[in-house]
Amino acid sequence: MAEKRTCTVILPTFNEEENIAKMVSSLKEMYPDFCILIMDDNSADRSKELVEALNFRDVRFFVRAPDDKGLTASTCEGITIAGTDFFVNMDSDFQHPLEAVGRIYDELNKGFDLVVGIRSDRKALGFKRSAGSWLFHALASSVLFVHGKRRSKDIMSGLFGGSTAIFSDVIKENGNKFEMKGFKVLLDLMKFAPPEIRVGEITYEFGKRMGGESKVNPKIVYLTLRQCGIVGRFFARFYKALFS
Ligand SMILES: Nc1nc2c(ncn2[C@@H]2O[C@H](COP(=O)(O)OP(=O)(O)OP(=O)(O)O)[C@@H](O)[C@H]2O)c(=O)[nH]1
Ligand SMILES: [Mg+2]
Repeated sequence: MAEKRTCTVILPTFNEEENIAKMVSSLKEMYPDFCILIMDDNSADRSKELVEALNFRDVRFFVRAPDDKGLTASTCEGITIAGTDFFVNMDSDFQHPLEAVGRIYDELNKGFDLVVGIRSDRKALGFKRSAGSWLFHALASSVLFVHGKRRSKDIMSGLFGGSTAIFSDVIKENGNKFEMKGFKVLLDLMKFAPPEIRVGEITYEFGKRMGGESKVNPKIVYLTLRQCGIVGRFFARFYKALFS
């Protein structure tokens, strides 16, 4: 029988005390063999004590360097320290369904190097964010096409899993070109991944944040535009002028 491949669920968090302990205990109940790695950017709330009080095996609450705050930076550091065969990255506010983690793991076991969670229903985003997300996707897709890289139907997704070895190398060699304070880590990983990687997908329904507050702000929109090639950087300059 083939050996079971190990997996770490990476949870980037910032001030998620209303969600994080529930996320961790629900994930542990569903996936007792998986490791959980919380990449916390010095939350000012009770996130750390609530998770530590659970006292689960293979759950690590990692407090990041204060001068390196950023969602993309947190996921990247999580991938490089995960130490398992696979990783799955997801938000800590229940917008990504927990059952999707197991489906991503199953696809990775079939031999895909990257498995992207595709949002099949974006109602939770509302009209404005949905339209914005579509526009960003079109720009990002054209950037990947021009660079001869693999694409996906949802390049802006925050739910994805991959081979830890492949993506640790991508980050080690190209992390200095990533938009580390941005939110769209998948786009940077795909931009710099080897062109021959095998990309799989699963679909899921994107939910509403369960508790706490969104961390999205105009700066994140600006940083996402900057990730989208020459056209994106052109619009980013106008966007910055409008919002600063
Ligand atoms: N480590 C770390 N995590 C962050 C940071 N900003 C946001 N996060 C986490 O990243 C995930 C996504 O952030 P959200 O604010 O939910 O962004 P979103 O899902 O695009 O926006 P909403 O739909 O409004 O919730 C959540 O788990 C946050 O706690 C950050 O600077 N550092
Ligand atoms: Mg969210």
